[in-house]
Amino acid sequence: MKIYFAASIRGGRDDVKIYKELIDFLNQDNQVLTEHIGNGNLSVTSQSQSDDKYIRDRDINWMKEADLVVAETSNPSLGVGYELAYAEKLHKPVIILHNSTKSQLSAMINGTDYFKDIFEYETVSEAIEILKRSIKL
Ligand code: 6IA
Repeated sequence: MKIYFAASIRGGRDDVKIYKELIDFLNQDNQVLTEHIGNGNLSVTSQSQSDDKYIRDRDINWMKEADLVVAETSNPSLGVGYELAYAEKLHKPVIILHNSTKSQLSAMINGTDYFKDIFEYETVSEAIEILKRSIKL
């Protein structure tokens, strides 16, 4: 299965190690199309608008290709919010992982009926157990 993993980039990279552990787990039996999200050296500095257009269009094409979207939402991110709305527009299955000890999930996500699989977790092991149950690897 092809998985589009979404998580904060310019929203803040404090949780990048968590993203990497989740991506490594998902990659065991699937193909994560966006594994760069777990790269601790990913440059987040401002670029030209044409570079950003390239990134945005490439990401949307990957999402079109994906069978599932997994979003880690604990670090609020405009890009992840946009991607979740786009996943809804494309009718992609979506799993949302959120740690409420870090932030409160936006009402615009929590209040969207389409997002039925919103899961609370605190440790990475809990998040992985949730993914195992939801994806039935
Ligand atoms: O607003 P944010 O930057 O936090 O948005 C993060 C989300 O948007 C992620 O889920 C990504 O899928 C997407 N996204 C944002 N920036 C990039 C990006 N820049 N590369 C890929 N996807 C991105 C990388 C910079 C480059 C020089 C390596």
